[in-house]
Amino acid sequence: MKQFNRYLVTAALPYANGPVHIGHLAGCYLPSDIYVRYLRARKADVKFVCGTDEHGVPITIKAMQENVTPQDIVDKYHAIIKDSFASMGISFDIFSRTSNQVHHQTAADFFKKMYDDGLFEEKESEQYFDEIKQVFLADRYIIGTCPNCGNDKAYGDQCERCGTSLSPEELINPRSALSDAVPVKKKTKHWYMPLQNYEPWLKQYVIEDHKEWKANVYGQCKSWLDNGLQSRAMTRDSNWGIKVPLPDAEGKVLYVWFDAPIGYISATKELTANWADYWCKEDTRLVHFIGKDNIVFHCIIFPAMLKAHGGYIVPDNVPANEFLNIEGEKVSTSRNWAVWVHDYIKDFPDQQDVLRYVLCSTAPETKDNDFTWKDFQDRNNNELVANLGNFVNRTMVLMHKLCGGKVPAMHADVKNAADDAIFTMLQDQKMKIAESLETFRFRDALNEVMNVAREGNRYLQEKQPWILAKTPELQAQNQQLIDNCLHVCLQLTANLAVFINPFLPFTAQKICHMLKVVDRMLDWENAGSMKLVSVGYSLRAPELLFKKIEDEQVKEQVEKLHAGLKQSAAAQQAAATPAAEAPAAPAKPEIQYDDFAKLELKAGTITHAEKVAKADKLLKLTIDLGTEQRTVVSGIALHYAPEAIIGKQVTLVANLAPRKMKGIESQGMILMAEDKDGKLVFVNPDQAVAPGSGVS
Ligand code: B3M
Ligand code: ZN
Repeated sequence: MKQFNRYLVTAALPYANGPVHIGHLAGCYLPSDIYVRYLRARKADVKFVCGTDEHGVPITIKAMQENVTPQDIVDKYHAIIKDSFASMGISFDIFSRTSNQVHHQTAADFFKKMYDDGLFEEKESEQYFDEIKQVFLADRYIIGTCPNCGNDKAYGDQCERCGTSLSPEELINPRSALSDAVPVKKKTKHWYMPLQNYEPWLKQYVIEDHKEWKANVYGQCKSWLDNGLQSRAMTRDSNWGIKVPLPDAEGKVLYVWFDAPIGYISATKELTANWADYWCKEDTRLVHFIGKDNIVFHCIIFPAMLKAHGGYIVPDNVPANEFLNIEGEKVSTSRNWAVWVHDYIKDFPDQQDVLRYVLCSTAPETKDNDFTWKDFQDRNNNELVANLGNFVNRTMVLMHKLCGGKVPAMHADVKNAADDAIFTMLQDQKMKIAESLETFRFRDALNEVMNVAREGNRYLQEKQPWILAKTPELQAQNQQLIDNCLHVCLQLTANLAVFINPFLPFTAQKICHMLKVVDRMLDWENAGSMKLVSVGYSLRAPELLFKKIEDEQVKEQVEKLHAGLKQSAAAQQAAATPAAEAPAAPAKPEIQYDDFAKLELKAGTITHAEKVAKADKLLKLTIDLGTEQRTVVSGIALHYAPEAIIGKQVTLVANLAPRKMKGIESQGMILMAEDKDGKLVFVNPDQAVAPGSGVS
């Protein structure tokens, strides 16, 4: 194992085009914060950087929707996002922005150095252009009718009604979202990074040297690398972004995914004069916390950029989480199906730790997971209130009642095995928690912390000091036993503060306040000690750490979620802006048998599958129909690895007119169903049938 002497931890830079929701928190901000708080408690040299991503199409689209300038958008949302994180206790050392001067300079210099070293290919290509607005159009800016479902507000990269991934060529009746003009093709020059040149190095770096990465991350990277990399344009035609620092590059900016990760470097520069220690020294551990949709950029493209530029270290780990759904449905910011952090804070002031607890204990660490308000209530009431809160409260109340509000002594002559067992348990838990945290298994770590509280409750229940003190006479007789029990419980309470601190920092502070100890007690080295509170020390009155969440509150939140959805659908219908997401597909009109009979459906078997170049979502399939082989291009690449579906039986619409997608003629369409997590699954006969069998 490599020895690291300092850490640089980053959390993905959120686009400044909207507020953050709890899915963002669960995905990367909470886990990164827990990790950093733990490292700080271990006295590690660590910097935690983040900021808003203020360039790229998402920002300009939002500006268009709200009819304001991109600058207005980023100013507004930077402030909101920053505030949301701060109120949830996400403890960045800096929360910067990519519109800062330092960043513009850093990113431009980075590009220039690569350019001077001859690392870009200059290529001309034809791209859509709006002659009225005199600008090139990103695919998202072209709207038209979806060839698949007839939605007349499909985007040039995707139809959001039926989910088909599209290219602008496929749209019927394409128009510019900016001016409604019919886009024309025009030549444009861009600078490409030949990623294929870094393939051997990337294979060594990821596939050989980082087998310890989380399975979801490693698997995605391996599949990208196995499928082969291509040159990728690192510049765009736009007037919003970082200007390409070359002569004759008028109207060209850096591609947002080129500039954004450099934002981590710029933010570190802004934070400390010693920034180079964190970026250039091999004994620094660079860790990127992200969501799963950012994996390729952080594990392949950015490392290739760092390597190409030279002089920088590369990420040692990229613990990406999967997605958090809400009440069984995918989060959708445009449909307003989300729990917004700023709303949560308003509705549950001073209950940040409840959300932190729930999001950590249900974090989508290995697969997509679901957040429900009922589960939120249950976890609060049954775990935080009934376990952790209950133990600390009982300890404090009993200590005030039976030990005069002071930390009682430990009397060696009446000490027994149960008292010693608590000490051993703390040592064991300390190791388990540390190990889980160091390997990014935050759910497990938190569960082990809660086990400490469970042990505390069990111990207290076994000792029953309230029985020992049932009458004044009994109490006088048993005072030493009572003292020992509460002495142990108080040390345990202090230990709980140390353990819970990375996860629930507000709660840790409350415990410190009650115990009248300073922050220093929360240092990790103190975990496992039975000497954290001193004998004879008088403590504050107990205050409840958590309060019950009532059914009424849960009901309100669920209603609010649904109301938000309705409101946004209504607003979108009213505005009908081109960039607004289409509402869910309405039920289709009734058809006659003759309409159905026109379809020729056949069962076939997939005999070959491969990725389609330059199309993240497409697979090229060969389907065996017994008497013939069909080539079918299908938008399932994000759901299935090519090798995983060989031999699968599918249902094919066999008489669909052929259609070219990415230059490949697709001869039919396979039927897929979408499950509640948005995953596509095959619609096939429930027992294997001979290829070519008719389906009716
Ligand atoms: N802004 C994408 C996102 O918010 C992008 C991350 C940049 S990290 C360098 O999901
Ligand atoms: Zn469609």
